[in-house]
Amino acid sequence: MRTQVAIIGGGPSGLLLALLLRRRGIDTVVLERRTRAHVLGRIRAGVLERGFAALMHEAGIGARMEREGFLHEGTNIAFGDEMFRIDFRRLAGHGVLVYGQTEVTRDLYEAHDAAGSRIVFEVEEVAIEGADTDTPAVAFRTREGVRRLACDYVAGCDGFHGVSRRSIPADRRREYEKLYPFGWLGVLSETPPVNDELIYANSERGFALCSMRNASLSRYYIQVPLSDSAEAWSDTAFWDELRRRLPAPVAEALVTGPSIEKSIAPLRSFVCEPMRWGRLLLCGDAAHIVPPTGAKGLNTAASDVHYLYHALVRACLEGDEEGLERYSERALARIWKTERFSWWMTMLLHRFPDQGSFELRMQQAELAFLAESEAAQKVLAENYVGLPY
Ligand code: FAS
Ligand code: PHB
Repeated sequence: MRTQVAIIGGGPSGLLLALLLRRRGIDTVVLERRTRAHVLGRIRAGVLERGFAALMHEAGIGARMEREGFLHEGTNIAFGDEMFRIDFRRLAGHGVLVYGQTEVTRDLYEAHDAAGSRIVFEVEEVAIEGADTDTPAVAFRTREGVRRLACDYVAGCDGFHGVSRRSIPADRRREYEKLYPFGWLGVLSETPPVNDELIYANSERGFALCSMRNASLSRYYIQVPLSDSAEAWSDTAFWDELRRRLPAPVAEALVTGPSIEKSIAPLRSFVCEPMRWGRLLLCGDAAHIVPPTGAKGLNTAASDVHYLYHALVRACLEGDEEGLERYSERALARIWKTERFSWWMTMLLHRFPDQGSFELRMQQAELAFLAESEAAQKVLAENYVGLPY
């Protein structure tokens, strides 16, 4: 087998990059470890920055997102019984789109079906060969046996647990990591959202988030200890705890129902530098992870795709590798800003097991200042709606 760009990973990063490249006549093959149904069964991100939406349109798959997505021009921050709104439109000039990652991935797969893309599912034993040569390749096993995909470039879009990052020699990688002492227990329920915009809550019992996927599908999260398991939480226990963490009027308005998905996600901040090793380019969660508090995970994968797409077009169509040489530096410049914002939102809104009385007062003072300062709210709004690419 041969292609111009071998893409490891059939999640949003790999699928969006492949679709954009194909529209410019660049041949790709996507190698995905799981089945399509498994990938589509994941419940993950819910908020798209304007830059991501623009990429979806550039890839020719923005119509359903515009039709079914919800434009949110603000968000709400609650602490104790207080709640205030951050006006994205007034402070940052535009809002965000609420449209689930599951739907993004569905749109991507359907577009690849229509384009006749080459996507190989259930691949095993993926190994990158010769990344630091001019003739890289990707070996992998399918039911039919061991295959070898010769290529010009390899895009490592295989997420945090993939093989790509580990294919950069350990002595050439610098990794930065912060693990948080809690996770998010998330519930999806076929209930009307408690509010028409998101609510991020810092309560004395811990963090809570009220989100949604559409007018009849709600997504809620509560901070839980890492020792917890989703199975240990009954629906009733979850709803009762969520109510305790919300301002009284919101708790009273909450419509509960059976959970159709319940899972715990650990929180971590992680960055791998560099994002290039010869002809291997890392993209998305393969290179970085953020705690979901700032809704930046999927959106930072999108800005990587934007930079890598333009760099690969120049390299494949014009033989000019300047974009690839600058890719890691350009992507990391924005990644570190989204890492900072996601870390800041997490430190502001969660209760930490070892939090002393002074740290608690600092957190409360920051929330009180945010509630009253237009300048502070403008900083949050600019970061939340998405920094420029
Ligand atoms: P992905 O991990 O989505 O995709 C990588 C793909 O590569 C997967 O399909 C995997 O099966 C495949 N793969 C792995 N190893 C392979 C191999 N060796 N060979 C071939 N294929 C391989 N972000 C937000 O903005 N908001 C959220 O609320 C949010 N919640 C999240 C909850 C969870 C539990 C997780 C894990 C992440 C969450 N994220 C959230 C972040 C998430 O949305 C990611 O940023 C997004 O999926 C990144 O997309 P990819 O880079 O494509 O990585
Ligand atoms: C979600 O809807 O899943 C969601 C929204 C905003 C976040 C995290 C998750 O910050």
